[in-house]
Amino acid sequence: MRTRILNALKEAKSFVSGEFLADNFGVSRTAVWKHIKELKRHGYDIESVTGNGYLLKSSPDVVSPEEILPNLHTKFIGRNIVYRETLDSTSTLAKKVAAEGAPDGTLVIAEEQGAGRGRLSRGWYSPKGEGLWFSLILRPKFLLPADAPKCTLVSSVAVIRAVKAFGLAAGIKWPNDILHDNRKLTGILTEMSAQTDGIDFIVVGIGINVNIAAGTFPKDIADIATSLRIMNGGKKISRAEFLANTLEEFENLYLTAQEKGFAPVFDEWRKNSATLGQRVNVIGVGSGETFSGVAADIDEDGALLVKTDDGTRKVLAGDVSIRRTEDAVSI
Ligand code: BT5
Repeated sequence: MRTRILNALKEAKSFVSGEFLADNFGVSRTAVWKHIKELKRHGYDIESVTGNGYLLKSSPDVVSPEEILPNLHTKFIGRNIVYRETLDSTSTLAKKVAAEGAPDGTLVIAEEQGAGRGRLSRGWYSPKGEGLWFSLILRPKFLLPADAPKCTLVSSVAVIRAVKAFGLAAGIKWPNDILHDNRKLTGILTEMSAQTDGIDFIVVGIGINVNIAAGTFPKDIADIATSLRIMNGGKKISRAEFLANTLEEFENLYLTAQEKGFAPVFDEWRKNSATLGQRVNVIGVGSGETFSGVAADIDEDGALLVKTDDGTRKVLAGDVSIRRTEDAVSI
């Protein structure tokens, strides 16, 4: 109801009477007034004038369902939203609600994360209101557990498409980074709950630095991170619109993969890759084994194929950290 009242105010762009809203939505005028009060509490600047009704003067920069849903044209991705102002990690909550039965396509999103997670227990900087920190719950019937890493590649292509739609450019570093100027714009963390016979659910966690201003990243990532705002010459970008774009592209690509297999998605991935053709150092995380070669291609599993002097080696996500040879570091 609150979303519908808000939408009516947004569409009107002028005063809307309480009586009109009450009649239109079949509730009492007191109920309308209570919803208005609640919207004001959430940061909507609404002027109330006796005799004229309500005027929406400005909306807060938030990624609540009220702001996301009017922008979103998907069939199932993001139709169910779990929204929190603050969370430790959207992926941690997503796994919990998925285990409790949250539907396919559920979006878990927060304004800020206190303990955002990267791969291998690394952290993810997620300041309040300055990025998109979200996780999607997927319940694919057509995938086997070994296919889960492919969802990371699907997500990368979706983000790249959204970046392009906003007139900007970025490349994909295998397996899970979106880069601009060799700095990280987006990180993706794919996790899965599976039985031997199939996937129970997949949680794809995506962190996109949207409106983080230049010079404000913490020291440890100041030289390796970027944001859409920085790429956009300092101008802010609407998080709700960027999210809607990304989710729509994700759904398109995911449905394509379901109908036609992953090949078309992988082709687009290749075209946007910042890794293919580069000399890379592959660093085995558990084993510590290191080798170098040229990143030649990805195969039908989404694994990276690295050409070395001894032949081609297949590299699976999760096992390794890869660095371009010139900025190679041991971990
Ligand atoms: C990733 O890990 O890149 C996956 C990050 C996924 C974050 C999302 S946010 C929503 C969802 N909920 C979560 O809790 N997580 C997901 P990895 O490849 O391990 O990279 C982590 C490294 O990136 C860190 O060790 C830092 O060096 C760097 N880093 C941390 N925060 C960053 C940021 N905001 N921008 C750019 N780089 C960052």
